[in-house]
Amino acid sequence: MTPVSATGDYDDDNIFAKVLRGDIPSTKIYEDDWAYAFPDINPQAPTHILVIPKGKYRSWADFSATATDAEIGGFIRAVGTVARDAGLEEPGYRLLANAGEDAHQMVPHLHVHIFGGRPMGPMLS
Ligand code: D5M
Repeated sequence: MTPVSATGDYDDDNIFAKVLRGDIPSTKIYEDDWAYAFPDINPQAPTHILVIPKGKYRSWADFSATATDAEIGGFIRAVGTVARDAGLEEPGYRLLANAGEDAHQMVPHLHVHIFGGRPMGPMLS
């Protein structure tokens, strides 16, 4: 796979669209009207969870520009709830949302990574 653009039309066949439809199996960690959370298939930390919006957004770019306030609020609240429910608030966790090719976004459906369970070290490599 190669990194994808943060902008452009939404691809209904992307992996996370298939996860939302149940076409690809995933283990549900959390779900509400706005968001769905499941474990990352390639964990980079003892806890590595992906949270995705239910709406069709490629990345933070179109989500921040075109999602409704209710979608944005619901999604952000869901991310916090997932981290809290996972017991990560102390000693802490990291959130990451890759947007576009330079950020190495691989799946063209907005996703926030939640990393926890170990010290993360300084930001960015
Ligand atoms: O991260 C994309 C992430 O998506 C990467 O950490 C692997 C993960 N991934 C890919 N397919 C699956 C499935 N089917 N289940 C769970 N996790 C998956 P990015 O920020 O786009 O580089």
